[in-house]
Amino acid sequence: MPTDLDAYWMPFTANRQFKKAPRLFTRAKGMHFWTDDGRQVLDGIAGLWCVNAGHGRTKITEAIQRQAAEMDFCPPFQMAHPKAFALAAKVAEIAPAGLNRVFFTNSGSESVETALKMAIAYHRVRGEGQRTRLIGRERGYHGVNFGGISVGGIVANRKMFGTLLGGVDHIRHTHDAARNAFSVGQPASGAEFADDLEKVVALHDASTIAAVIVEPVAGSTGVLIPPQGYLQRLREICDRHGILLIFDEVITGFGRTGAPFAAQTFGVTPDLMTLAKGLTNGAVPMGAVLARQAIHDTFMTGPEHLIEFFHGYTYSAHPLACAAGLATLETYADEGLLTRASEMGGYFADALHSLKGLPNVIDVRNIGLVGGVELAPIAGAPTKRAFDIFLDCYDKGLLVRTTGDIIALSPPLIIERSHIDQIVETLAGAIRRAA
Ligand code: PXG
Ligand code: PLP
Repeated sequence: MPTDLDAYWMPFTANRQFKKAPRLFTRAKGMHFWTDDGRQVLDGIAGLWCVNAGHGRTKITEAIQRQAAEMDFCPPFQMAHPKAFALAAKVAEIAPAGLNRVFFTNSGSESVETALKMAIAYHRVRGEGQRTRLIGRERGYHGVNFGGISVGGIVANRKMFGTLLGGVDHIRHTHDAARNAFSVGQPASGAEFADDLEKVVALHDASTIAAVIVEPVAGSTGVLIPPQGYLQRLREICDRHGILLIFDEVITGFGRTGAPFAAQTFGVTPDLMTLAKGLTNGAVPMGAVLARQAIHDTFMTGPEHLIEFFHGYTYSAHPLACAAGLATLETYADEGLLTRASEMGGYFADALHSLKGLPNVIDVRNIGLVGGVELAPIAGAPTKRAFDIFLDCYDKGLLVRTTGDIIALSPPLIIERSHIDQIVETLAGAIRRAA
């Protein structure tokens, strides 16, 4: 245990509570973490929705070690290294058809800022510079930078930070407990929530709107599964009005929903896609934006010595991240992990939905290997019931994630049935004790 806990200001953490009773991990392998006092904890959330191939994968670790020794850094502006091209090509290979141009960032938040800027700049390069509005959705999470919180729909992430970006509007979220509670997989009702986009178009006129950004499955705000037909309808409305559709697949990317990307699971292809997390199995920070080739090509005009897109990060396509990404994609391919959630999803769904009927469980939602269990809040103390369950599970050797009074699960895709059993048994016990 470190002796001085004061200097580290922890992100998205109840700092004072944490520092009174710190929870420290010092080792991780496969499906597990180990605490500083040697306890084994089953990882029910793939780290933070990112360690899709499980922890400590030798191929990935060794690729990072080799790269660090060979070349630590390469400037990404006006220079490059071979692994950046190799990784971009590999990502394009598994992406939905047409999304074959890859811009690297270092996080999901940076991917979102990049995609929003790309959308606005794209319209401008095409001679429609008045298309600047960005449309997000209630309960959307798109990282924590100014663009992302502006299109995002989480009040706590927005209200402290001033006026945010101008020219942003939101459509409603798709969660409809009254009609869809305890849906297995995609809820049957709610495709019409997409028609909100028509209302926004009617209000602002399509000629002012650059893009709409949504998570195909909203992760951070509690695993909100898109109703059947909803994403298709959003796509149609975007097409009708020349609006770019951005899928934020930072969580859903790399196998979480049963196909490499949620776009494939749901059969809807966006114009831009944001990625991060599973791209390197969480081992080195990295994100990416995938663009339709036509969007990329629109920028490739004018004198060839000029920069086409004034955007990039010091650590874009970092050599260690590219090495980790290549080894990660090989691991996913070798072990069939990008479709494993479709094989395990049925067992996972049955296990999770067995929690229906326990005290205070008001909804269970799932798709692929992601699930949400929603609890009735304690009167006057919202979030406390779920947080107590989180602490109880941790005590009993299971790591889950909470958001509001929702427990989220997104285990590594290498999960076996016995782990699913352990997750659900531990969670059930904690839910009963929290009643
Ligand atoms: N978009 C989506 C859809 C995300 O889920 C980001 C963007 C931002 O990525 P970075 O790498 O900048 O964190 C995310 C990240 C949670 C939780 O509440 C979820 C995320 C991050 C931290 C916590 O479980 N998702
Ligand atoms: N701030 C200053 C003063 C910088 O010089 C730079 C990059 O050169 C940045 C911020 C942006 O850093 P990054 O490229 O790592 O996002």
